[in-house]
Amino acid sequence: MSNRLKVTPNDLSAFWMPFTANRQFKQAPRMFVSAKDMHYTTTDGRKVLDGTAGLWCVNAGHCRPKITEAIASQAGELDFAPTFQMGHPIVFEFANRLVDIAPAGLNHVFFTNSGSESVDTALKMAIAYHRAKGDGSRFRLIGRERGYHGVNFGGISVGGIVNNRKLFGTLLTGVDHLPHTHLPAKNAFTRGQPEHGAELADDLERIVALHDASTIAAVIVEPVAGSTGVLVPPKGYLQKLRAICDKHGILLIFDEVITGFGRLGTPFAADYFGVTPDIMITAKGVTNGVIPMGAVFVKSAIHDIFMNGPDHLIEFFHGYTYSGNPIACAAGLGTLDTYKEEGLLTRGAELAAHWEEALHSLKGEPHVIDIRNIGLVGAVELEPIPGSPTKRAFTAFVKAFERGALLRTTGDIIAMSPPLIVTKGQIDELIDHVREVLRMTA
Ligand code: PXG
Ligand code: PLP
Repeated sequence: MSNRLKVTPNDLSAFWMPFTANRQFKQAPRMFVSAKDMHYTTTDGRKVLDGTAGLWCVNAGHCRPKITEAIASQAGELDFAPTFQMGHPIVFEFANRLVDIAPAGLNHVFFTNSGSESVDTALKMAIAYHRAKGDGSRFRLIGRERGYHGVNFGGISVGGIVNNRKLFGTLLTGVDHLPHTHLPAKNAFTRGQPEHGAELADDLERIVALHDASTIAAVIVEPVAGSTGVLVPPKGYLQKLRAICDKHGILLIFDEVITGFGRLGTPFAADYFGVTPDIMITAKGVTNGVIPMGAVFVKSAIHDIFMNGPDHLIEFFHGYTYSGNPIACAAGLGTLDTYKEEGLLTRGAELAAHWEEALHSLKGEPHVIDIRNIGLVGAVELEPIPGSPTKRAFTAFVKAFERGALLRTTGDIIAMSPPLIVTKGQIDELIDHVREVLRMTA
């Protein structure tokens, strides 16, 4: 028997909502009470097509039986067990299953509870790795303008979204940033990877010349920048970053929180681009978003450096109470089973051409100044209303929700990333909603 509230509670004040215009929301709340496969249901009983896989995480669609059953049975069998100096079988099994699908060489997994925690874990690992190797002068971390690496202090330090940084005082020192790769004057309306901009990776050589390679621990980038509005890497860009990092002994970290688990039509973006990072950050799709979890994948050469001291000593002073929580692992195993049975980690590749065609059919609609796509992710950038940035896209988001489609907006960019079970018909439906709201708000 479900005792969920199916109506909107009268008092919405206690919950301080994350990344939300709280006062505006609470005047006219938008609430979901249930979900199945590609759809949410609202408090007033309307079905809403999920154009964003929740928050880029529900890659297998909603309330999938393998996942819900795995969670229920695990909760009744072993609810919590420590992973500090103790273990339980399912966490080892899950780590093995993840390594099986990861890009070759990424053979070890460190569990966290979110993308933000995965980011901070990866940054700490990178610095500690150099130190364990006897290279303790390598402490600098290089991020990128417009990068999103979650909201913890490490992540906002290497991140490049000004609103997420400017209020929070002194961030990590020893951080520098590569330029972002958004070149609308040259690349607008590109389908897939842009032609122009690979040379922006050469800026890493400038940064190396400034700080000296001997002080730099790692470079962290999203292979496709998601949160900032879907910036697809120019052809050759990631390969160049990899080569420059290799030349200077700098670790390359890919933040695959959004791109991981099938979003581009390959298991990971590393597979799509043929570039393997030294550390790969994931979260979201690792459990289909259903239970909070993150997983940081590490090359053996990095992991093994830590395994050098006396056997009885802790090798890495880091971990979370819920690292490898049994219920999260069960959800993850149910997720991997679902991905495998339905071929979801590569299904995006079958749909990508249809997705691209549908998305680019919006060219010429009111206020559309750019369209970007790769795999099953896409963005439509709108001309801002003069003096009221973000308002045009936000209005489109609200209108689409009222019509029955969930979009996501960042600035004046509409981003879409449907669950990987989406049908071609549902892609057309989603894009038609966008077309209609753009015409309504013209
Ligand atoms: N790295 C990347 C690349 C992300 O996209 C995080 C880290 C942080 O993950 P957690 O689990 O701590 O939120 C993310 C998360 C959006 C949006 O629509 C994007 C994210 C989260 C919520 C909304 O822009 N990305
Ligand atoms: N704060 C206090 C007082 C704690 O005791 C702990 C963990 O034991 C934490 C924070 C960290 O919590 P978590 O391990 O869930 O990140």
